[in-house]
Amino acid sequence: MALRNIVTEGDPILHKTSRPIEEINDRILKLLDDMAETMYYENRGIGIAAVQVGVLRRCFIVDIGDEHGRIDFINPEITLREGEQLCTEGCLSVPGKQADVKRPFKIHVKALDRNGNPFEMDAEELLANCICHEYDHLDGVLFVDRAEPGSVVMTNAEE
Ligand code: GNR
Ligand code: NI
Repeated sequence: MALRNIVTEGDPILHKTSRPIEEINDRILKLLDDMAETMYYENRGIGIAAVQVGVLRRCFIVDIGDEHGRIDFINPEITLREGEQLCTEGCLSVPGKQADVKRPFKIHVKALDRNGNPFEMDAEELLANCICHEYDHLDGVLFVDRAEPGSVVMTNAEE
């Protein structure tokens, strides 16, 4: 495994659409493991998408620290969105900023796992929040693009 550089706001790649993964080969598995290492290292993020390490492929990882642990999503589709929650979000690619974003309270998501097996799950609250945030990355959308007007705040000064 290896740490990868996190792409930050201002790099146009973050606004591009990621392409589906056609074959889960060793390169993709290494990508996922490197993403996980980078996520856990970089201030313990709770999710990371491939585009954040500069790879325009439709996969992400989440780990909100609950009983699921790390979950890898390949070619995910959110098939149901229910209710609403107001979430305070940050992003590894937007260091030093926080904002409020309206998200569905509950979602249903389908994806492939790292063995290529399809799985589906319901998610609520923080897990739904995190999956929606990562899913947006696959379509080139950052949380600041969806922020409630006036809610963007600077946190600590980071360079
Ligand atoms: O670490 C992260 N924290 C976070 C907090 C609230 C909502 C979403 C997130 S995801 C973010 C890591 C990240 O940038 N993933 O793309
Ligand atoms: Ni993010």
